[in-house]
Amino acid sequence: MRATIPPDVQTTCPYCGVGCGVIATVADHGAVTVKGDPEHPANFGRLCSKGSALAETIDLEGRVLFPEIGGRQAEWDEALDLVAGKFSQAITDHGPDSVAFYVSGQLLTEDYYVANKLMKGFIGSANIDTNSRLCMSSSVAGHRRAFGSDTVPGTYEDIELADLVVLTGSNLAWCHPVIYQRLAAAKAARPSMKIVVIDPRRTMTCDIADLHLAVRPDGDVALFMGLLAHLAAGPAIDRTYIGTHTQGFAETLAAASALSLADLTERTGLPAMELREFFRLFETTEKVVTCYSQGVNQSSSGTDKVNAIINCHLATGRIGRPGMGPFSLTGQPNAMGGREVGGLANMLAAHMALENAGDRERVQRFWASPAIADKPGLKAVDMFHAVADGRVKALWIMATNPVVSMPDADAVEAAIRACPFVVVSDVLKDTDTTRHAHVLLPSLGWGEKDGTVTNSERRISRQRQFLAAPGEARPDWWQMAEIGRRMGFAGFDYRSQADIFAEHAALSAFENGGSRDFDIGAHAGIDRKDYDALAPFQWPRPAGSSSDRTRFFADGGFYHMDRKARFIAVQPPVSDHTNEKYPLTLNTGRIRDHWHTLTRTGKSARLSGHIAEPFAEIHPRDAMELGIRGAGLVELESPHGKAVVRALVTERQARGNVFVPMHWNEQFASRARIDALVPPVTDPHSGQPASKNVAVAIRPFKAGFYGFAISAAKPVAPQAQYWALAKAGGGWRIELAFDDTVGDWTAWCRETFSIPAGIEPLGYADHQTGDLRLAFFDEGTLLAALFLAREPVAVARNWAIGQLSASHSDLRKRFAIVAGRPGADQPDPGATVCSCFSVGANRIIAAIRGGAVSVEAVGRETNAGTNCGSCRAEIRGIIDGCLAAAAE
Ligand SMILES: Nc1nc2c(c(=O)[nH]1)N[C@H]1C(S)=C(S)[C@@H](COP(=O)(O)OP(=O)(O)OC[C@H]3O[C@@H](n4cnc5c(=O)[nH]c(N)nc54)[C@H](O)[C@@H]3O)O[C@H]1N2
Ligand SMILES: Nc1nc2c(c(=O)[nH]1)N[C@H]1C(S)=C(S)[C@@H](COP(=O)(O)OP(=O)(O)OC[C@H]3O[C@@H](n4cnc5c(=O)[nH]c(N)nc54)[C@H](O)[C@@H]3O)O[C@H]1N2
Ligand code: SF4
Ligand SMILES: [Mo]
Repeated sequence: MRATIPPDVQTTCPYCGVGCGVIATVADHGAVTVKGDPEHPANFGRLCSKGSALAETIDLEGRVLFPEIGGRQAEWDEALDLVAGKFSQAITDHGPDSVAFYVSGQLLTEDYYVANKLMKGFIGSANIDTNSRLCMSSSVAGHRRAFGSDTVPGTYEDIELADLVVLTGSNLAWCHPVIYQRLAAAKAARPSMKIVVIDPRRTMTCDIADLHLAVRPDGDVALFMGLLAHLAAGPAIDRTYIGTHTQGFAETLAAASALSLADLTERTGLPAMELREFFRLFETTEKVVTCYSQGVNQSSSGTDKVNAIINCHLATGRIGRPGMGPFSLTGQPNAMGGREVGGLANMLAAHMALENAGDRERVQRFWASPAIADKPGLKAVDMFHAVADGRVKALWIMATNPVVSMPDADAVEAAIRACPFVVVSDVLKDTDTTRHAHVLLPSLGWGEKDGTVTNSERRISRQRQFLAAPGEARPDWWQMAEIGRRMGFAGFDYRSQADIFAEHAALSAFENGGSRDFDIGAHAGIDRKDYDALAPFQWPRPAGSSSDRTRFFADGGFYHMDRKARFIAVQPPVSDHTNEKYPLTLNTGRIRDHWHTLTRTGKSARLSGHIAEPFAEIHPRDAMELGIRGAGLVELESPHGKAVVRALVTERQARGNVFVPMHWNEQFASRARIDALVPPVTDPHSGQPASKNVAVAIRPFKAGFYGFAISAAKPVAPQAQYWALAKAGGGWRIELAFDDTVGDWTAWCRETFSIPAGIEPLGYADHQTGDLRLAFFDEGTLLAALFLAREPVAVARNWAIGQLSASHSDLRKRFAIVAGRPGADQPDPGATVCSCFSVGANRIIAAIRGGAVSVEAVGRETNAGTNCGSCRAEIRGIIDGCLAAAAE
């Protein structure tokens, strides 16, 4: 047992698939602090900006604390009976396939296990799918095609041991920051290590790259086909491994060799010199790890991309040995756990296959269940189509926000709205999805819930409870089990999450005998005490073993019947979907300090300060041709929908492409749900949506007035053509645009910022320019200020935000606000770079001017970058920019 000193609790970060260990401490007065767990093998004490800010996101603001039926508070019994009744009725009237669950990689393994068991074993349908369909399903499909099982062969240590790390379709610095830190530290210690980043954009991850290949969108299949053909012609090919452990090499190589160099340069958009450089590096470096994430998975050729990568590792026998292998980086904290329990509509349970009659019979016998699904259920995109056309009569959405995150999001919203019965289990009361729930069930959030998660390297860790359950909120597994019981099924009488894990572990070992990769039989039947003390461990962990066997496939032993891996002969896809009307390619993804649909990171002012507004990254020449100016607003349009966001003109973007983050929703911006533009196009093998290659048009969004405002109270239903809201300092900030003047701006402010009657504004108006500034004070406190102009407002944002917590007893300070300028004694800190210490760009520039020309020196001077390190790449960028400017 690992030593835990109360009141410190060892738990796991609920954000990304790195799965960092966290120590949460609850002080006597209830305040929570978090720090990295130095003992946890994923992070050894490190945390990124999101992990470091966890304590800021666990307050009860906005939480749903009681079950609700049609918006009114209800008792659990009434709500559960209603849900069980409606699901049973639909099944009786229309059959088991008329109901569906849409769940999430943010569920704990125990929640997921019960949901899957209920649907596949008792309801007898496989209509359970998950947001992992949008995330990992191409990797799952690629693994299963190649290995016969969904196995990640390697471990994080391999990334440090490699001499070449290829990162393709991964913005590691922002999305898996602690792995990035481990990689950056390994490279600093061993500078001969090489890093290649393959991404159409020049991301922050390129900061540590020796080579950045700005591949054309979806040029990956061709690139890795070219690599395979190159490897086959040289000394790196491992004919013994190919002959002993694989099948299908000849056909695969024949397909790859059919591409000429001209085809390759055309399809990848890369010059021959860069291709040769990459091929040579890969050929001459034995220890190579290829990490990939959504730039690979979220594509209409996602599964082929995965196999094109794996083909190169199989052909060189570089798999499952220290420092070698393909490495799928998982997104969500429990993407991997969800795959273990079989949470996808085309999987069964414990890595057994739905299409295998023997597996079905085995699982049914183990569950002693009345039924077993015998055909794949609806995959996410098809599931919402079935909701739209009325085939699904009752839908339960748990721990995911599909109105924001599904492609064709407006159509998904319409489908949910039209569905006869919708249950949503969430932690928040108001999300774009919960507002369509007939029954809203309050779930436990991080810190309150208790169970296990599995990270990208197959390591199972405990998430432990350290906060009391608020209100009537209950665990997700409990909700599912209650419905199972109330539908009349035996097999859901779990006393706690420990019982569920014990059963899940037993199923993994049940009649396994080495035939399945996923085996954690060592923990079969685990009791509550051992479960509570469970230390992080990597699977497989069969009965009788106590040490980790950390890698797979160095000596073959794949999970196809003949124990051989398969090469997959892939073909390069059609990758350009643009046309005259929609001439640009929209790419979507993540930013450093926000998590998905903002329901959690949006609560933290520090995290919201890094990038406070939705944006579209566009190349300067495209911007010029389209009449788009930096800091102006742009409208994006596809045949499916529209969005309005801020223009970010940057050479990091490739010509012809735009990048928009996936995070903003209708709680935080007027029209920035970017998935409204993404068509429901999916990969033919995995069903994963192609979220990164969408044909769009983009044009300037003309406004009569632009505004920026700060407010102590949360702005209410802003009446504006464009608005984007973010937590800031002790209050809120909001960016605004209006087509025309609203006339009475004072009244507009009173309504939007909830200004009490009797408080009169201090104002400034320039009728010539149209500039207007209004500020409302209550005694010495600033309640709200609005800055308006005919051009995008130039006021120093972070200075203005600071004024919300400053004292304004001094009248001169009040005038500084309506002047829209910091006084000489209050320098503007600039846009936030380091969110741990809230250090702005201007302070960093001042330190650089003062002689701090390394990241370390800036850190000594300002503290920036000295905690989680997530901003170190940006600091280095600012230093380079200043030095370049100085040299001009
Ligand atoms: N800060 C933060 N971290 C997160 C998350 C978050 O919301 N915020 N979410 C987590 C989750 S669930 C996930 S799935 C992961 C995702 O982690 P990542 O996959 O690293 O993140 P993305 O930004 O979605 O996409 C990665 C990159 O793919 C590139 N790309 C686009 N098209 C192509 C292409 O055709 N080929 C190649 N090679 N690259 C392409 C994009 O430009 C982008 O930089 O992040 C996890 N970590
Ligand atoms: N265009 C585009 N779209 C994308 C992507 C992209 O790159 N581009 N990425 C896709 C990917 S990889 C992913 S993973 C998805 C993520 O998309 P979502 O899963 O929709 O995003 P989240 O915001 O994480 O939604 C989680 C929801 O669960 C709630 N919640 C949090 N904790 C709990 C809990 O313990 N129990 C319950 N019941 N609820 C809880 C939160 O309040 C929130 O409403 O988005 C996908 N969509
Ligand atoms: S890298 Fe950051 S977000 Fe991911 S698990 Fe670690 S602390 Fe959490
Ligand atoms: Mo994801």
